[in-house]
Amino acid sequence: MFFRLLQVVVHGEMIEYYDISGCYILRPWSMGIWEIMQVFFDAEIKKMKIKNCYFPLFVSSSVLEKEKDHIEGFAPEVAWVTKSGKSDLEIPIAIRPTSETVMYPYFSKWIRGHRDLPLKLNQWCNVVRWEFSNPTPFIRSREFLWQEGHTAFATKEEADEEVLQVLELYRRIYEEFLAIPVIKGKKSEMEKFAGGLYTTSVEAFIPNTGRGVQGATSHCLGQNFAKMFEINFENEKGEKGMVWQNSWAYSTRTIGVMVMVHGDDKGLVLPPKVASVQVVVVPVPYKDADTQGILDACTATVETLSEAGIRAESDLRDNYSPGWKYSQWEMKGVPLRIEIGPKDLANNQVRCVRRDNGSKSDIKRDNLVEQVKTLLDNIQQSLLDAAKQKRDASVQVVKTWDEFKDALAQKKMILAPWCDEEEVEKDVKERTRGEMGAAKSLCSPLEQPELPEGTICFASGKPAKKWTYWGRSY
Ligand code: 87F
Repeated sequence: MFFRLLQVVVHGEMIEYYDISGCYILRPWSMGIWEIMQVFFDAEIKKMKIKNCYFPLFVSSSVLEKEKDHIEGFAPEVAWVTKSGKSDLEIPIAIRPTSETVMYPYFSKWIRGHRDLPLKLNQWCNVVRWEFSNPTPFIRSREFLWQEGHTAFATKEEADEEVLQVLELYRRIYEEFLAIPVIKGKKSEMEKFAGGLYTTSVEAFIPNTGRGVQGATSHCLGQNFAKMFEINFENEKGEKGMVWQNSWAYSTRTIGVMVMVHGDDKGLVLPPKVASVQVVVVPVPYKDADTQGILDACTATVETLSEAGIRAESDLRDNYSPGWKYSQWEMKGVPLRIEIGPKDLANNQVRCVRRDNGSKSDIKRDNLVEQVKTLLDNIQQSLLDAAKQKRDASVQVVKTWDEFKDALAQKKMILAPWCDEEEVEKDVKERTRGEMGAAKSLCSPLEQPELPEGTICFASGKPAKKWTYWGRSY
């Protein structure tokens, strides 16, 4: 599967390998997808009165290590600059793995009274985490792009509300743009961000590998960082209080999940909403047919579609055969291919071929725009439906440890009643250790199925408190 992901992203021209392991070049084909999601998300957070900013890439060691507990588990992944030219720096400087410690000293400076709240910032940037386990394009790279939101409120209620608002935006990115079904949920104590109060996430599932993947996270940090960085404010009554904070992010990992969920034997399959080219128009000249007429029809078709806001391009290269072009655009995942040959020209029609299911239809050039729009909408919806069907077929409800073991062996995403105890999750990890990697909790869905009185935990036999998804994960 990974083998396929690796091949597909390179041949599909999304990624080029680089001479530093775990670092990848994002070519226009993948950067275009990132930019489309960025336009959506950026507009949505601006509606929420969140403002963009940019903090430095570098962190001093004293600030980074200010919160020992939070950094402890992550320390091995922090990359350091130790030299400039040939001389050692007096004090090494870290490269941000995330920006809590970069930003919060300034939150402390900027927040004085309740009128300074809420403070709601976001930045689009790169971060570096020097991972050692097998790097994978998009899914686990040493440098990646993300947005990180960091907000501070006077009350916990406001923070709680925002956590879920942002989580809903993440759900929309996955479902409406990437056509990937996700589950909104809360992380266990073991899997949450240790520096925070609680963590919510959207979780996707890759049926082919039987692995869950955390799609994006929205944390309520509580007052932990406020304590550490002295982010205090005075309320209307002149009383001192500490702010309540959130942080949230989604990254270029989204693209990797999309590749794995929709990709097939022919390569990438891009959902129309994120494809930088939604329609590719290929001329199919034939012997002494009117070649120029066909080329002109292609150009005119692209023009008509572009004017209607559809992202269309023609492929008029004369050094490749139509068949060669078809497979190249299939490899790149363009949602819809339009072919124009002599017969189409004569009938004032074009031939449409869907990337997702290969189905063909001839449409009249008179209502080209309307029909192409309908086709693209259908493709978008079909991709989500198909992914949802596969995902749902991979979900297994279990009640006992034996059922759990069986379902895990069958690469399922497992929904089980759980006692919600950290020791029990540790035990599950321990008992499922192996070359495939241990199972862990993915999330407890916000929408909980009914839990009948007397239901017991699948792993401990104690009374169950909630339904939780379990599985192997990326
Ligand atoms: C790696 C090295 C150092 C993750 C790290 O999820 C620190 C960290 O704090 C680290 N890897 N984390 C947790 C990041 C938490 C949080 N940050 C803002 C998010 C969303 C965006």
